[in-house]
Amino acid sequence: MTEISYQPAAIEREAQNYWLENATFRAVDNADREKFYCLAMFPYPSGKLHMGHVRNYTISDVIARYQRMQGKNVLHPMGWDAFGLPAENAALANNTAPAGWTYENIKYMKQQLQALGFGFDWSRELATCQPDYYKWEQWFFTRLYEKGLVYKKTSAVNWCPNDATVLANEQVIDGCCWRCDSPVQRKSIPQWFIRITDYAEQLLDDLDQLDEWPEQVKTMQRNWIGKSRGIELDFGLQQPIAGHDKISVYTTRPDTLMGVTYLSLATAHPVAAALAADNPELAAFIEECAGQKVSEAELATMAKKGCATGLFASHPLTGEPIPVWVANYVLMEYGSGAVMAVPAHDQRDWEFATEYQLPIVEVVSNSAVESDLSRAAMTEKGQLINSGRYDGLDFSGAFEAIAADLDAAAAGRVTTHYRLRDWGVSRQRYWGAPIPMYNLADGSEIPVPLEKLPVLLPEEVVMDGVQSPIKADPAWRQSHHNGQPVERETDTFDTFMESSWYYARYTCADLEGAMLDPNRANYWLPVDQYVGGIEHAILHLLYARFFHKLMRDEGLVASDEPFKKLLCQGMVLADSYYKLVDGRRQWLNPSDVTVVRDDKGRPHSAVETATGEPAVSNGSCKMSKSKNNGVDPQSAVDRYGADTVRLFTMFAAPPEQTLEWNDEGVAGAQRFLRKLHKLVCEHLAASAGQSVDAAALHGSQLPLATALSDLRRKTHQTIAKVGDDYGRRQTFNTAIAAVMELLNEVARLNRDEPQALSVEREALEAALLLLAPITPHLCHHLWLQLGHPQTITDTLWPRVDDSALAQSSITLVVQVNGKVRGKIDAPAAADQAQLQQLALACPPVQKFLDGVTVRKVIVVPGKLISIVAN
Ligand code: ANZ
Repeated sequence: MTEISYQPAAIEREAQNYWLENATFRAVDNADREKFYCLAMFPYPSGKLHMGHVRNYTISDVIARYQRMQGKNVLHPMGWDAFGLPAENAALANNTAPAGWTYENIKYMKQQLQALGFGFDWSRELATCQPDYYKWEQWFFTRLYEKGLVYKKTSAVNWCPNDATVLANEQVIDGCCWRCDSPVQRKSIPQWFIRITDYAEQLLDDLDQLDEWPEQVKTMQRNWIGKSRGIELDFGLQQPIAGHDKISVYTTRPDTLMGVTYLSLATAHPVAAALAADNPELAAFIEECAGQKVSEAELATMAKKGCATGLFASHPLTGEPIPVWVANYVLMEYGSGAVMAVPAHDQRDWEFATEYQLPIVEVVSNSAVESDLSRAAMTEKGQLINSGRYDGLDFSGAFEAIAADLDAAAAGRVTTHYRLRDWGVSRQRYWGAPIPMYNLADGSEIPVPLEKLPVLLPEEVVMDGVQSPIKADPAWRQSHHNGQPVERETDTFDTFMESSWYYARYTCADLEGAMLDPNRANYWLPVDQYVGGIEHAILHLLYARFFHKLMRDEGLVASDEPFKKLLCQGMVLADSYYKLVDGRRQWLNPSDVTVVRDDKGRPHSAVETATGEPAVSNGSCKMSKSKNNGVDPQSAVDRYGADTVRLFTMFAAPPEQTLEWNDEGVAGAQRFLRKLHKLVCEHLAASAGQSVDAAALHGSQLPLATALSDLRRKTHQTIAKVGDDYGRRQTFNTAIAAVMELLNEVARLNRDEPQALSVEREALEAALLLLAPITPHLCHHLWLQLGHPQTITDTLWPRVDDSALAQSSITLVVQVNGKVRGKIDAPAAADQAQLQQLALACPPVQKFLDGVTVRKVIVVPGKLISIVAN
């Protein structure tokens, strides 16, 4: 019956079939049981899994399985973030339709996930491109519309004039269209927005509830929301224009008000537009800026350009004339689209003023900062100078004084601003959920009523590579509503919409008549543990938090926040190599490279295996297509087995840190599993026909040989440590190291002592239980081999036996007249009289007691015995 060697393929097939046939991971809603909802960010079905997925899902699987062994009712679902641009590109390249390509990929990747043994509840699987999913997203959008949380506004997109089509940011390459290379323009078209800004304050405040989120992620969210306190103030115009008699600006630095030397308007500011009507130079400048990018990061770094308008405004406190400019670095979407420029203390203004030789007036001084206004602005806060009666005030003193004076002059008010913008959800792409709106000829709109939902996206389409098939199809666009002709909206949702509520839909994925079933949703939500990449720290998590609050306000969920605890796993790195071909780097896959080592085994050079040509090492970096250093999970699983890949992934680094893939490490992980397999097989062979009862040891006072009670202590110390590593610390690597140590002790055991087999069995069973979340297949198999009627997935986490933790013997120091003269080993339970006796009988101590009389013996329990003699 004993097996010869570890055969992962057969063992893994056996375990996976068992889980599948018994629906082991199917989560059953049961309000009487404590639940644990463990969620990993669902993948985009790009074609095949990469190592980042493997790491993400191994971590969540380990946590889910651990919680299951704690007796919790665990939900660990999986699905597909299935809409998105790559499907359109792939469909074009392969002459297919995005739907077919996506469903094929889902099929293949699902099988890959199953081969890794992840315990997902596949009965709740969902793909966001399925009508029964996006129907509810469409319905929810119409609810938001009815509540006034959705609006239509013209807003800029990337426009290719040659193809007459909108381009996604990824389709703009160096300012040109990816397809035809024409220069891309900005064009304003009507688009849909959701008022996330109405929830800015809640989204900010509720971050304080999230005490199990990484601080770094919360900071990123705070910065993105970007709450600031400032002043909105007015500069009266010396000549009113087109009904405007003042320009309002927003500033967070009212302390610099005396340093304003000009005003800057955004090119889209209404005053700029009015002035351009009879100023051709200005009109040309505005036209020239129409093609420029508008992200804040780009505004900060690009060359500052502008155009004087000839118009003057008055300083609100001094009445001095201030020239008005139009500048390319002012955003129309922020504040009021106009800036009071303080070149001495704002770097963008400084660059602009330097370019156009405008005055730079210093009004803040900070002795702790070295600054030189001929080189750059001094942007730190400090004490006011050159500011008349405000001189000497610090930032907050000046803020309050100037705010009061502006208020008295009815020229300014203190306001709060958010950097956060409303969420533009329109995309002009085909492969997404259609936005459920009817557009009317007069520019107004009607939401598509529930009985006409979903607005189906046709799946059998021909992609011409230019227009979205639904935009190109008049029959699809035209519809009727209440007898009047209407035109369907042909834009589709941003795919962040689907990923903002999938976690809630898993709680009732089969529900037909509604978006969510509040009973089921509230049993499972919030998610107890969310696991995913740090690249989603801002947008995905913010939108999902926002959606959760929207669903709460619709009465669908009861909680304020969707994700209680968040773990962001680190990147997966691998060695990267290139060879030089005509002076250019050609990246080689590490599996095609042979590393040459020196006598000490250290790598010293590398060659491309096939050609023998030198390969240059570029060190370890993130696995990526561009560096060609991706390790294919499938080939690793085929070669070593899923348990080895999982073990390596969890052993090589704590989950938040980067993980360096290395083949020796993987081979080491497999050696460890072979050793575990071998120890259990040997134990089984030795215990054939013997009576072995590990359970009877628990709490028993049975006398054991020292080596055996040492092993029992080690077993139970390991159980305690590993539980803490899994649960509280989430350092799975140290948990694995502890089990490795335990197995080293098992390997040293002498089986001849009475009870040795039971003690060994107890240690091996503990090792299997502790490793079961990480290497579930082998543990499943060996557990059954040990004769358990129940599988390991249905077994609870082992309990620590406190009586086994007690030390069997302890070492005490013996002093004679204050000097250490010897050491004794005493039973841990020995009393004072026994300890005295042992100390006095200890041979090295006796030498010092010759010819003297013992006057007193003092015992310090657990430490020392002090003898006073003369
Ligand atoms: C004068 C000033 C002086 C400013 C100074 C900064 C430093 P935050 O803090 O990110 O909210 N600003 C206002 N509206 C703008 C717009 N539409 N486009 C570009 N910049 C704009 O940013 C507020 C600051 O950003 C404001 O404070 C304003 O410049 C600029 F030493 O006003 B400040």
